[in-house]
Amino acid sequence: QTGSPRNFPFRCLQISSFANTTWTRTDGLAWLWELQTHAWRNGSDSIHFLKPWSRGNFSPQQWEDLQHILGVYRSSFTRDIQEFAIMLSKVYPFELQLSAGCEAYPGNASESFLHVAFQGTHVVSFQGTYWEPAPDAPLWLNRAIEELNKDQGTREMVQSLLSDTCPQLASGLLEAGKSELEQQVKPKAWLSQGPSPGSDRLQLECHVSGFYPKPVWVMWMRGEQDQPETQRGDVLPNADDTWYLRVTLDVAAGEAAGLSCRVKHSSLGGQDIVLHWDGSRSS
Ligand code: EL7
Repeated sequence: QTGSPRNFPFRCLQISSFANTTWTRTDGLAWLWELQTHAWRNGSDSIHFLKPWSRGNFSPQQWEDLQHILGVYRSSFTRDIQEFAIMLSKVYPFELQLSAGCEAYPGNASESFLHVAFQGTHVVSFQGTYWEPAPDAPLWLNRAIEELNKDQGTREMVQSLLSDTCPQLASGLLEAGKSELEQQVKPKAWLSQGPSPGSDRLQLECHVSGFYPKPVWVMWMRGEQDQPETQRGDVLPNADDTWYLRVTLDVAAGEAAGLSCRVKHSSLGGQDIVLHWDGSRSS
């Protein structure tokens, strides 16, 4: 670990599903780096704190005010989108996703963003003081953006949420949650045999679980030699804010002996985990 200052982005995500002209739902979640801090469920008036430090340095009154703003916003947003859908002849069902947040940099600098995706594709961003189409956004969006930009009150609120509220919340969360964000949790690793990929072939599985933070290096080795045929799965979340990874190697049954799985992770301080394949288990 270097002692240099690290940046931890704070991200708020909104997922809105519009099933038909009458059924919609909107959920929100907030993340500081790899940790989910808040949940804002459809139909709930309050923002749920998922960590003991989720309040950051906001006062109860500041949370009340923010919840109120978001409550008004959620119903206005739903109504706006339903009106746009009529005006622009959009076909149901469709999904809108918002990603908004900020990241504080050394000094007092911070950078904020707000992007909107329609059916999974980025279409609109808030830039400075205006809504703007994404590069290559479909032309029909221009009418919606023109309408959105007429609402100076909303533009001022979005601007102040992005440039003041967000960095204040993020820096308070960072201070309160720093020890949990910067913790190091060691992986456990174990080997197993996967489904046979063919006659006289074995699939060796190396499971690595329970580690934090996310970056990890896992390879099948023969002695000091990396096995380039190693197949790495996706790093998947466990329910307790740690991660899981499975790494496999297909080999001829006779060549499994002498193979080992090596795990490097920041929590291990250079003491890699090395597990040797036990040739006697090969069936
Ligand atoms: O003059 C926060 C934005 C966004 C807050 O048009 C507040 N258009 C938990 C995690 C939470 C995660 C949530 C992240 C969300 C971050 C904006 C301002 C507001 O509510 N404005 C609405 C009400 O405006 C009226 O009242 C205001 C005072 O309350 C002012 O006086 C204002 C007055 O007009 C206003 O109705 C807004 C609501 C929607 C704004 C918005 O988000 C983006 C929409 C993108 C459109 C995509 C285009 C499109 C259309 C159709 C189909 C596909 C795509 C911690």
